[in-house]
Amino acid sequence: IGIQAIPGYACYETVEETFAAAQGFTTSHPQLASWIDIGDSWEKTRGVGGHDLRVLKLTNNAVGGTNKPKLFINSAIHAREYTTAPLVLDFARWLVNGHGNNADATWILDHHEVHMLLHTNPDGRKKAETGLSWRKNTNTAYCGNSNNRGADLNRNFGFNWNSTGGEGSSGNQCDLTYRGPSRASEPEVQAVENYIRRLWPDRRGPNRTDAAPTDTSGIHLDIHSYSELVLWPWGDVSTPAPNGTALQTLGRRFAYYNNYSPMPSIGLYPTDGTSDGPSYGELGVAAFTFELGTSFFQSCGDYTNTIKPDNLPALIYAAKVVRTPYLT
Ligand code: ING
Ligand code: ZN
Repeated sequence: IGIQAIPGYACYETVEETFAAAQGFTTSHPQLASWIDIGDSWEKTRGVGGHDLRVLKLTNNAVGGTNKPKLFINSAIHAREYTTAPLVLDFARWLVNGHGNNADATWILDHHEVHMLLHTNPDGRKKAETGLSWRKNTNTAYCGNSNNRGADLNRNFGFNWNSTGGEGSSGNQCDLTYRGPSRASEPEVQAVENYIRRLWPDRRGPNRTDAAPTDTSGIHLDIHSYSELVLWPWGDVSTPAPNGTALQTLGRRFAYYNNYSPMPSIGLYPTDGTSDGPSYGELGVAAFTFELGTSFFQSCGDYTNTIKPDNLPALIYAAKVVRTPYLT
Protein backbone atom coordinates (compact mmCIF):
# COMPACT_ATOMS: atom_id res chain seq x y z
CA ILE A 1 0.00 0.00 0.00
CA GLY A 2 1.11 3.56 -0.63
CA ILE A 3 3.82 4.72 -3.01
CA GLN A 4 6.24 1.81 -3.28
CA ALA A 5 8.80 2.95 -5.88
CA ILE A 6 10.77 4.94 -3.32
CA PRO A 7 11.57 3.18 -0.04
CA GLY A 8 9.92 4.83 2.93
CA TYR A 9 7.07 6.52 1.05
CA ALA A 10 4.33 4.07 1.87
CA CYS A 11 2.44 6.69 3.91
CA TYR A 12 1.48 8.46 0.68
CA GLU A 13 -1.62 7.08 -1.01
CA THR A 14 -1.42 6.39 -4.73
CA VAL A 15 -3.93 8.06 -7.04
CA GLU A 16 -6.07 4.91 -6.95
CA GLU A 17 -5.89 4.64 -3.16
CA THR A 18 -6.82 8.31 -2.82
CA PHE A 19 -9.84 7.80 -5.07
CA ALA A 20 -10.87 4.64 -3.20
CA ALA A 21 -10.70 6.47 0.12
CA ALA A 22 -12.77 9.38 -1.19
CA GLN A 23 -15.30 7.05 -2.76
CA GLY A 24 -15.40 5.14 0.52
CA PHE A 25 -16.76 8.20 2.33
CA THR A 26 -19.79 8.20 0.04
CA THR A 27 -20.55 4.65 1.20
CA SER A 28 -19.75 5.08 4.88
CA HIS A 29 -21.28 8.60 5.15
CA PRO A 30 -23.72 9.12 2.25
CA GLN A 31 -25.31 12.10 4.02
CA LEU A 32 -21.94 13.91 4.15
CA ALA A 33 -19.95 12.97 1.07
CA SER A 34 -20.33 13.02 -2.69
CA TRP A 35 -17.74 12.23 -5.34
CA ILE A 36 -18.24 14.41 -8.39
CA ASP A 37 -16.80 13.84 -11.87
CA ILE A 38 -15.69 17.27 -13.14
CA GLY A 39 -13.80 16.28 -16.29
CA ASP A 40 -11.00 14.17 -17.70
CA SER A 41 -7.23 14.25 -17.50
CA TRP A 42 -5.32 14.76 -20.76
CA GLU A 43 -4.60 11.03 -21.16
CA LYS A 44 -8.27 10.22 -20.69
CA THR A 45 -9.35 12.78 -23.30
CA ARG A 46 -7.01 11.03 -25.73
CA GLY A 47 -8.16 7.52 -24.83
CA VAL A 48 -4.69 6.47 -23.70
CA GLY A 49 -5.45 5.57 -20.09
CA GLY A 50 -5.74 8.53 -17.79
CA HIS A 51 -8.22 9.40 -15.08
CA ASP A 52 -11.41 11.18 -14.24
CA LEU A 53 -10.93 14.43 -12.36
CA ARG A 54 -13.07 14.12 -9.26
CA VAL A 55 -14.08 16.43 -6.44
CA LEU A 56 -14.89 15.12 -2.98
CA LYS A 57 -17.71 17.35 -1.73
CA LEU A 58 -18.29 17.29 2.02
CA THR A 59 -21.28 18.89 3.71
CA ASN A 60 -24.12 17.66 5.89
CA ASN A 61 -26.96 17.48 3.38
CA ALA A 62 -29.51 17.08 6.16
CA VAL A 63 -29.15 20.65 7.45
CA GLY A 64 -28.39 24.16 6.35
CA GLY A 65 -30.06 24.41 2.95
CA THR A 66 -28.31 24.71 -0.39
CA ASN A 67 -26.52 28.05 -0.14
CA LYS A 68 -23.69 27.45 2.28
CA PRO A 69 -20.31 29.23 2.18
CA LYS A 70 -17.85 27.20 0.13
CA LEU A 71 -14.20 26.23 0.57
CA PHE A 72 -12.54 24.82 -2.57
CA ILE A 73 -9.18 23.10 -2.14
CA ASN A 74 -7.13 21.60 -4.94
CA SER A 75 -3.90 19.68 -4.51
CA ALA A 76 -1.21 17.90 -6.52
CA ILE A 77 -1.55 20.14 -9.58
CA HIS A 78 2.22 19.58 -9.63
CA ALA A 79 2.80 15.86 -9.66
CA ARG A 80 5.98 15.60 -7.59
CA GLU A 81 4.60 17.63 -4.68
CA TYR A 82 3.94 14.42 -2.77
CA THR A 83 2.60 15.64 0.54
CA THR A 84 -0.19 17.80 -0.84
CA ALA A 85 -2.96 15.32 -1.70
CA PRO A 86 -2.31 13.23 1.43
CA LEU A 87 -2.74 16.35 3.58
CA VAL A 88 -6.07 17.21 1.97
CA LEU A 89 -7.23 13.60 2.27
CA ASP A 90 -6.30 13.67 5.95
CA PHE A 91 -8.36 16.85 6.32
CA ALA A 92 -11.29 14.99 4.72
CA ARG A 93 -10.85 12.16 7.24
CA TRP A 94 -10.76 14.67 10.09
CA LEU A 95 -14.01 16.25 8.93
CA VAL A 96 -15.91 13.04 8.21
CA ASN A 97 -14.76 11.16 11.30
CA GLY A 98 -15.26 14.24 13.47
CA HIS A 99 -18.79 14.98 12.36
CA GLY A 100 -21.05 14.22 15.30
CA ASN A 101 -18.05 13.90 17.65
CA ASN A 102 -15.99 17.05 17.33
CA ALA A 103 -17.80 20.39 17.64
CA ASP A 104 -15.69 22.13 14.99
CA ALA A 105 -16.01 19.35 12.40
CA THR A 106 -19.74 19.17 13.05
CA TRP A 107 -20.25 22.93 12.67
CA ILE A 108 -18.08 23.07 9.55
CA LEU A 109 -19.99 20.31 7.75
CA ASP A 110 -23.42 21.41 8.96
CA HIS A 111 -23.03 25.00 7.76
CA HIS A 112 -20.39 24.98 4.99
CA GLU A 113 -19.38 23.04 1.89
CA VAL A 114 -15.82 21.77 1.49
CA HIS A 115 -14.89 20.80 -2.09
CA MET A 116 -11.63 18.89 -2.55
CA LEU A 117 -9.99 18.21 -5.90
CA LEU A 118 -7.39 15.89 -4.41
CA HIS A 119 -5.62 15.04 -7.67
CA THR A 120 -5.65 17.97 -10.06
CA ASN A 121 -3.00 16.27 -12.25
CA PRO A 122 -3.46 12.51 -11.86
CA ASP A 123 -1.57 11.59 -15.08
CA GLY A 124 1.51 13.45 -13.88
CA ARG A 125 1.13 12.01 -10.42
CA LYS A 126 1.36 8.47 -11.78
CA LYS A 127 4.75 9.45 -13.29
CA ALA A 128 5.86 10.88 -9.96
CA GLU A 129 4.78 7.67 -8.23
CA THR A 130 7.51 5.87 -10.18
CA GLY A 131 10.09 8.17 -8.59
CA LEU A 132 10.37 10.67 -11.47
CA SER A 133 10.50 14.34 -10.46
CA TRP A 134 7.46 15.12 -12.64
CA ARG A 135 5.71 18.52 -12.43
CA LYS A 136 3.57 19.07 -15.55
CA ASN A 137 0.78 17.08 -17.16
CA THR A 138 1.80 14.39 -19.66
CA ASN A 139 0.59 16.01 -22.91
CA THR A 140 2.77 14.61 -25.71
CA ALA A 141 1.98 17.60 -27.96
CA TYR A 142 4.63 19.49 -26.00
CA CYS A 143 8.18 18.14 -26.03
CA GLY A 144 7.19 14.85 -27.64
CA ASN A 145 7.59 11.66 -25.66
CA SER A 146 10.34 12.89 -23.38
CA ASN A 147 10.16 13.05 -19.63
CA ASN A 148 10.23 16.86 -19.98
CA ARG A 149 6.93 16.90 -21.85
CA GLY A 150 3.62 18.51 -20.96
CA ALA A 151 2.29 21.88 -19.88
CA ASP A 152 2.66 23.42 -16.43
CA LEU A 153 -0.98 23.44 -15.34
CA ASN A 154 -0.23 26.22 -12.87
CA ARG A 155 0.84 28.50 -15.75
CA ASN A 156 -2.05 27.61 -18.09
CA PHE A 157 -5.02 29.31 -16.36
CA GLY A 158 -6.70 31.96 -18.47
CA PHE A 159 -6.99 35.03 -16.27
CA ASN A 160 -3.51 36.49 -16.70
CA TRP A 161 -2.13 33.82 -19.02
CA ASN A 162 1.19 35.14 -20.31
CA SER A 163 -0.08 38.61 -19.55
CA THR A 164 3.34 40.01 -18.84
CA GLY A 165 4.77 38.21 -21.86
CA GLY A 166 7.75 37.52 -19.72
CA GLU A 167 9.37 35.80 -16.83
CA GLY A 168 6.30 34.39 -15.08
CA SER A 169 6.16 31.34 -17.36
CA SER A 170 8.04 29.78 -20.26
CA GLY A 171 7.19 29.52 -23.94
CA ASN A 172 9.54 26.55 -24.40
CA GLN A 173 7.69 23.25 -24.50
CA CYS A 174 10.33 21.28 -22.60
CA ASP A 175 10.63 23.75 -19.72
CA LEU A 176 9.16 23.03 -16.28
CA THR A 177 7.02 26.18 -16.44
CA TYR A 178 5.79 25.80 -20.05
CA ARG A 179 2.52 27.72 -20.15
CA GLY A 180 0.89 25.81 -23.03
CA PRO A 181 0.03 27.21 -26.47
CA SER A 182 -3.08 29.19 -25.47
CA ARG A 183 -5.02 30.15 -22.38
CA ALA A 184 -6.60 27.16 -20.64
CA SER A 185 -5.49 24.81 -23.42
CA GLU A 186 -5.25 21.85 -21.03
CA PRO A 187 -8.32 19.76 -20.06
CA GLU A 188 -7.34 19.73 -16.38
CA VAL A 189 -7.30 23.54 -16.32
CA GLN A 190 -10.62 23.77 -18.19
CA ALA A 191 -12.22 21.43 -15.64
CA VAL A 192 -10.97 23.49 -12.68
CA GLU A 193 -12.00 26.82 -14.23
CA ASN A 194 -15.48 25.51 -15.05
CA TYR A 195 -15.92 24.03 -11.59
CA ILE A 196 -14.87 27.24 -9.82
CA ARG A 197 -17.31 29.23 -11.98
CA ARG A 198 -20.10 26.81 -11.07
CA LEU A 199 -19.31 27.11 -7.36
CA TRP A 200 -19.64 30.91 -7.38
CA PRO A 201 -21.92 31.63 -10.36
CA ASP A 202 -22.99 35.16 -9.46
CA ARG A 203 -19.68 36.62 -8.36
CA ARG A 204 -17.51 39.06 -10.29
CA GLY A 205 -13.96 39.79 -9.28
CA PRO A 206 -11.71 42.79 -9.22
CA ASN A 207 -10.03 41.81 -12.49
CA ARG A 208 -7.16 44.31 -12.57
CA THR A 209 -8.54 47.65 -11.59
CA ASP A 210 -12.07 47.26 -10.23
CA ALA A 211 -12.94 48.06 -6.65
CA ALA A 212 -12.46 45.34 -4.08
CA PRO A 213 -15.48 43.00 -4.02
CA THR A 214 -17.60 43.24 -0.92
CA ASP A 215 -19.71 40.09 -1.41
CA THR A 216 -17.10 38.02 0.16
CA SER A 217 -17.83 34.47 1.24
CA GLY A 218 -15.68 31.67 -0.19
CA ILE A 219 -12.01 30.65 -0.17
CA HIS A 220 -9.88 28.79 -2.73
CA LEU A 221 -6.71 27.06 -1.52
CA ASP A 222 -4.20 25.54 -3.97
CA ILE A 223 -1.83 23.27 -2.05
CA HIS A 224 1.78 22.97 -3.32
CA SER A 225 5.20 22.14 -1.94
CA TYR A 226 7.70 23.29 -0.97
CA SER A 227 9.09 26.31 0.97
CA GLU A 228 6.84 26.79 4.03
CA LEU A 229 4.92 29.74 2.57
CA VAL A 230 1.43 31.20 2.46
CA LEU A 231 0.92 33.16 -0.80
CA TRP A 232 -1.86 35.34 -2.24
CA PRO A 233 -2.38 37.41 -5.44
CA TRP A 234 -0.98 38.95 -7.41
CA GLY A 235 1.78 36.81 -8.83
CA ASP A 236 2.66 38.90 -11.87
CA VAL A 237 2.61 42.49 -10.64
CA SER A 238 3.83 44.02 -7.39
CA THR A 239 0.84 46.38 -7.15
CA PRO A 240 -1.27 45.15 -4.21
CA ALA A 241 -4.51 43.37 -5.19
CA PRO A 242 -7.71 45.40 -4.57
CA ASN A 243 -8.34 43.18 -1.53
CA GLY A 244 -4.64 43.21 -0.70
CA THR A 245 -4.90 44.34 2.91
CA ALA A 246 -7.62 41.80 3.72
CA LEU A 247 -5.77 39.01 1.90
CA GLN A 248 -2.67 39.87 3.92
CA THR A 249 -4.61 39.78 7.19
CA LEU A 250 -6.03 36.35 6.40
CA GLY A 251 -2.71 35.09 5.02
CA ARG A 252 -1.00 36.07 8.26
CA ARG A 253 -3.62 34.14 10.22
CA PHE A 254 -3.03 31.01 8.13
CA ALA A 255 0.67 31.54 8.78
CA TYR A 256 -0.01 31.80 12.48
CA TYR A 257 -1.45 28.28 12.34
CA ASN A 258 1.18 26.61 10.13
CA ASN A 259 4.18 28.73 11.15
CA TYR A 260 4.93 29.53 7.51
CA SER A 261 5.99 32.85 5.97
CA PRO A 262 3.13 34.94 4.53
CA MET A 263 3.64 37.10 1.41
CA PRO A 264 2.07 38.16 -1.90
CA SER A 265 3.06 35.51 -4.44
CA ILE A 266 5.26 37.83 -6.46
CA GLY A 267 7.44 37.93 -3.35
CA LEU A 268 8.46 34.34 -4.15
CA TYR A 269 8.98 34.84 -7.90
CA PRO A 270 6.88 36.17 -10.80
CA THR A 271 4.17 33.85 -12.15
CA ASP A 272 1.30 34.11 -14.60
CA GLY A 273 -1.55 31.77 -15.53
CA THR A 274 -1.87 30.43 -11.97
CA SER A 275 -4.95 28.82 -10.45
CA ASP A 276 -5.92 31.87 -8.37
CA GLY A 277 -6.92 33.64 -11.60
CA PRO A 278 -10.42 32.19 -11.99
CA SER A 279 -11.14 32.39 -8.26
CA TYR A 280 -9.68 35.74 -7.19
CA GLY A 281 -9.14 37.66 -10.44
CA GLU A 282 -12.35 36.66 -12.17
CA LEU A 283 -14.72 36.06 -9.25
CA GLY A 284 -13.25 37.95 -6.30
CA VAL A 285 -13.01 34.83 -4.13
CA ALA A 286 -10.11 34.96 -1.65
CA ALA A 287 -7.39 32.67 -3.05
CA PHE A 288 -4.23 31.38 -1.38
CA THR A 289 -1.40 29.01 -2.21
CA PHE A 290 0.25 27.01 0.57
CA GLU A 291 3.78 25.71 -0.01
CA LEU A 292 4.14 22.72 2.33
CA GLY A 293 7.36 21.55 3.87
CA THR A 294 10.96 21.65 2.75
CA SER A 295 11.26 19.30 -0.28
CA PHE A 296 9.19 17.61 -2.98
CA PHE A 297 9.65 13.97 -1.91
CA GLN A 298 9.50 14.56 1.78
CA SER A 299 9.76 11.64 4.19
CA CYS A 300 6.79 10.04 5.89
CA GLY A 301 8.32 10.96 9.24
CA ASP A 302 8.42 14.64 8.30
CA TYR A 303 4.86 14.42 7.02
CA THR A 304 3.55 12.83 10.20
CA ASN A 305 5.58 14.87 12.68
CA THR A 306 5.58 18.30 11.04
CA ILE A 307 3.63 18.86 7.84
CA LYS A 308 0.34 17.36 8.96
CA PRO A 309 0.30 18.82 12.51
CA ASP A 310 1.36 22.24 11.17
CA ASN A 311 -1.20 22.39 8.37
CA LEU A 312 -4.31 20.57 9.54
CA PRO A 313 -5.11 23.46 11.93
CA ALA A 314 -4.61 25.95 9.09
CA LEU A 315 -7.09 24.05 6.89
CA ILE A 316 -9.59 23.80 9.76
CA TYR A 317 -9.24 27.54 10.29
CA ALA A 318 -9.84 28.14 6.58
CA ALA A 319 -13.12 26.21 6.76
CA LYS A 320 -14.17 28.14 9.86
CA VAL A 321 -13.47 31.56 8.34
CA VAL A 322 -14.85 30.84 4.85
CA ARG A 323 -18.07 32.72 5.61
CA THR A 324 -16.17 36.01 6.15
CA PRO A 325 -12.68 35.72 4.69
CA TYR A 326 -12.01 39.42 4.09
CA LEU A 327 -11.16 40.31 7.67
CA THR A 328 -9.99 43.84 8.17
N1 ING B 1 5.25 26.78 -6.42
C1 ING B 1 4.27 27.58 -7.08
C2 ING B 1 4.45 27.58 -8.58
O1 ING B 1 3.49 27.30 -9.28
C3 ING B 1 3.14 29.81 -6.89
C4 ING B 1 4.29 28.97 -6.54
C5 ING B 1 1.85 29.33 -6.94
C6 ING B 1 3.33 31.12 -7.12
C7 ING B 1 0.80 30.16 -7.24
C8 ING B 1 2.29 31.95 -7.42
C9 ING B 1 0.99 31.46 -7.48
O2 ING B 1 5.55 27.84 -9.05
C10 ING B 1 5.50 25.52 -6.71
N2 ING B 1 6.34 24.86 -5.88
O3 ING B 1 4.98 24.96 -7.63
ZN1 ZN C 1 3.70 23.46 -7.22
